[in-house]
Amino acid sequence: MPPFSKRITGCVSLALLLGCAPGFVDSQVEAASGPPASPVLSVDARAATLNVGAVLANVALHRTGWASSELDTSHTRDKAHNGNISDGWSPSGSDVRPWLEIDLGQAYTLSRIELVTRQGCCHQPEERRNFEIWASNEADMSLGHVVLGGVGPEGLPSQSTWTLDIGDLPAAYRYIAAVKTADGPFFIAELRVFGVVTNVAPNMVVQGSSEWSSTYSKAKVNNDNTSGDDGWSPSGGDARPWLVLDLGQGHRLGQIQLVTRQGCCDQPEARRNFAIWASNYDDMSRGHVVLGEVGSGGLPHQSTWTLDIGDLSDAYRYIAAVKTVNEYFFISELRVFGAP
Ligand SMILES: [Ca+2]
Ligand SMILES: [Ca+2]
Repeated sequence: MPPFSKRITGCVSLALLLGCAPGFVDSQVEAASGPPASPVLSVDARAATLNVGAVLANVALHRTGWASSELDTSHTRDKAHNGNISDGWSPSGSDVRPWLEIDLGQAYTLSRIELVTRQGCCHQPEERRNFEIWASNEADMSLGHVVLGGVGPEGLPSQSTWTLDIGDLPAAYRYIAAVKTADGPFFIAELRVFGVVTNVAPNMVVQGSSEWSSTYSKAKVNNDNTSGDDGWSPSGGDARPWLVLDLGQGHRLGQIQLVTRQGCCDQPEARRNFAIWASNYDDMSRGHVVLGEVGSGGLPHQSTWTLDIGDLSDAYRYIAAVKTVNEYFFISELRVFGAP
């Protein structure tokens, strides 16, 4: 039986109320077998990518998507990936074979899926069993998908988090679905999709308060080079140095890394009393958020400081490193892990 046959029927009947995933309304489409064509990244290549500084982030958070139905306005599809486990998505009572699909916005190499079951009242064993997680590069997964894993009739414990580690998946995928494999209710408090997020800062335009010389220019802060004394230094007379990276468009952020001076000159004042700001104004005096900061205790010599952004819902175009007192600054590399 084509895996989407029941859902296609259900979607047609609900299309006027809820809309459908593109193509789901075409009941003539037969399911294809095997994964869709997509760029292949071997396990070794993926590990190598991680080793050079990629990070894992929940790339499903606050993305768009579709569902076969929604119970009511308190249980809409977006509640399944809003970063809050105390709410969730529920299909309507008449939806016999529910599904939910998330558009990650672009294809990601996937590492792990987490599904959080209902945390509040009204637990039903039926809503946490008999489902699969699908991945595809077609929004209409009847055109092809891979099954990453699933839970059978044994079901999940009440108020639990199910973790699906993805081993040697050879491809990157843009669309993720949670699909019932038998008739019954479904509830997802949170569906987390951990994908590999890369450093988007290299070679983007940088503004700054000053630079020491062409050897220590602003462009050295995001040239993907931390060897020796490669890095940005403000001028000696710059009382309160700062830098702003322009990512070119808004990015959802997973992590920021700041690499201190790796070569000569153990200068504690160059690696303390600074903050990382984010904004959608190039002039951040018009508004910004403080993502994190390092105080007077400072960072170790020749170190890399990691700032996990975590549950950040907004996208930002401009990222700044700003001194919080009048003091010297030096940055070997500023890395911004995110996705448009
Ligand atoms: Ca939620
Ligand atoms: Ca550098």
